[in-house]
Amino acid sequence: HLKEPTLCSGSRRHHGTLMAEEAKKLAAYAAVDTHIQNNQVVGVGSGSTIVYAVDRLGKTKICFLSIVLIQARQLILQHGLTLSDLERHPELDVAIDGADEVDAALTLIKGGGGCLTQEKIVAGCAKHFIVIADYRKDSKALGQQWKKGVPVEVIPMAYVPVSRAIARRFGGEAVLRMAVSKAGPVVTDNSNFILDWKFEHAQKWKEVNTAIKMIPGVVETGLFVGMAERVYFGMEDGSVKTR
Ligand code: ABF
Repeated sequence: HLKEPTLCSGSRRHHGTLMAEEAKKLAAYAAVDTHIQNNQVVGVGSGSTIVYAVDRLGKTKICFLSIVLIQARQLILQHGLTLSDLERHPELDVAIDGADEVDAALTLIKGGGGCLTQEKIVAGCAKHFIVIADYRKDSKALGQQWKKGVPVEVIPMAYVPVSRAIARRFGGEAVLRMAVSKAGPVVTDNSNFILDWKFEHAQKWKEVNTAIKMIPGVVETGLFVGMAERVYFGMEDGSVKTR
């Protein structure tokens, strides 16, 4: 799942606007430089932004242990970092990851790229969970920026009843995510399906997250409520904004 972006030089601008890739890099470098020390045990997620964080870690940190998701394995090894897992290191000093949208209360939508459950487990094991993103993810309220809904990972046999239960209880619709080829549903890193819940209006995210998780067949939601400690946004003007 790890997307490999081209690493951009710090000077490339598009009509005076920092391109999203450069903004991701700015956020990632700032977060790594601020929050991660040598010899720490660090969890990393997946996506295109985290690639820059691992790049920075590989260049600046020594004797580094990293807890990784399966998707990040290759990336970690490429950068000469040490692989570990939650059996060896169930407690992480820091977890760092991207997001699809971040609201004013640091509630996140994640899982747009297909990974959410393992990422939530990793984040939940960390003393500090730091999020990195470009300016397009910065939002006042969920749904303003990310239009594809809240991903919900489900056991395959349950996707229809879960979809109906979500729509009935919370409105909107929960749509089975299909592979780009349309050949079949997207299958997650845990061999499950994903429903994208296109909600109609703002919700009490903590309560909704808990309620959705109680529906039989739901594995996890892409709502990360009360987990992120700090978010770094790379901005269009080349600055880094934190929240
Ligand atoms: C993963 O990568 C997912 O949870 C999230 O959907 C996505 C963010 O990807 P990117 O950094 O490419 O925008 O963390």
